[in-house]
Amino acid sequence: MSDSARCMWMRGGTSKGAYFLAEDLPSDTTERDNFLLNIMGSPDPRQIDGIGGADPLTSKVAVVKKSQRPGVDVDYLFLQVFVDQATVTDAQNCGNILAGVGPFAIERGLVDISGDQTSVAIYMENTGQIAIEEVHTPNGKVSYRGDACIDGVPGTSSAIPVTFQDTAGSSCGALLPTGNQVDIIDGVAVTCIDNGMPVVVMRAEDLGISGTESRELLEQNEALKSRLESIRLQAGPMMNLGDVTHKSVPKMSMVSRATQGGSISTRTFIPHRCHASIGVLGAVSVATACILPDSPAHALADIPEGSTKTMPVEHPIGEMTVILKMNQQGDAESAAILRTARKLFDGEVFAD
Ligand code: NQM
Repeated sequence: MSDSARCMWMRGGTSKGAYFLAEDLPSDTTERDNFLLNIMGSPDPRQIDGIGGADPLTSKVAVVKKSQRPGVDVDYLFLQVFVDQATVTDAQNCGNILAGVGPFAIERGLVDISGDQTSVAIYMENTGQIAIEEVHTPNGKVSYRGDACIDGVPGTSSAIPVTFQDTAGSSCGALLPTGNQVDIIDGVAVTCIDNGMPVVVMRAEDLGISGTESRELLEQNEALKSRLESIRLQAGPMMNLGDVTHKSVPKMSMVSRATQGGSISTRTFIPHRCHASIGVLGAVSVATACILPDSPAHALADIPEGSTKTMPVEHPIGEMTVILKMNQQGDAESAAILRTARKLFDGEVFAD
């Protein structure tokens, strides 16, 4: 195993992770994954012997390299390092860790600064799609300071607007991989959807909760967790994801009416821990489900008129606003969200 690697530790949106240049990691996948498990301290629920934060949201990795694709600056591979299993998976993307990829690419010299704002086009290798980020770069360097605020992160930072295009069917091959807006699994009406992240969307009340519970309370609800896992294991093959026993997708989002003036309220399992807020692409998929007339989410959602729909998706600690642009057929064509990121540490990380 490699002894050490150059690594930047960053907050990306409401997650935290280790950012590497691809050239700084072993090229052999098994060797790379063993190295990542070792430095994160997995498998161990406390990740005490590593830099992971004992939570799936803080046990994440971005691998970045200069892109050979026309019109694209960098390629980004997301890896989820499981906390209590010896598993590293590329089976999902992550829009929160993505927020740090633009600044990281500039800091490592992969992208030239082009003024006070630098646009970075990022190819997301996990799903084969492109995201565009605007990074604040005054005085010839990345500035993380600013007045943008996102729920789930104290204080303010510089805004990083992120736009996604053509995210439908990112991992499942189709926006609605089962071919239906609604399916019934274990007697529960679900929308199996993938607009950037595979998500099973259900009504909270159908799972016996109100949808206003805290993350902590939901994580103690063993009966709820086993119902969700049963639905998830059946939804996986229906969504073209195969056996999902050891995968971190699909995510399980229970929706209810918004209580803070947003479009919809969510409680999301990712898939075994409850998300402290909601994932970026997870929120895009939920917002997209709300627009489908037969989805169980539709009747609960407050959907704005017009072809540009600004939809605050509420979650346990606030909301994430998704801006969906619709085409003439009434399908979501692009999505935009606002994130922030912060460089926390740059140096060398050691394996034992
Ligand atoms: O859905 C957590 C996160 C995520 C994923 C997860 C994410 C996304 O909040 O784009 O950001 O759902 O595993 O980092």
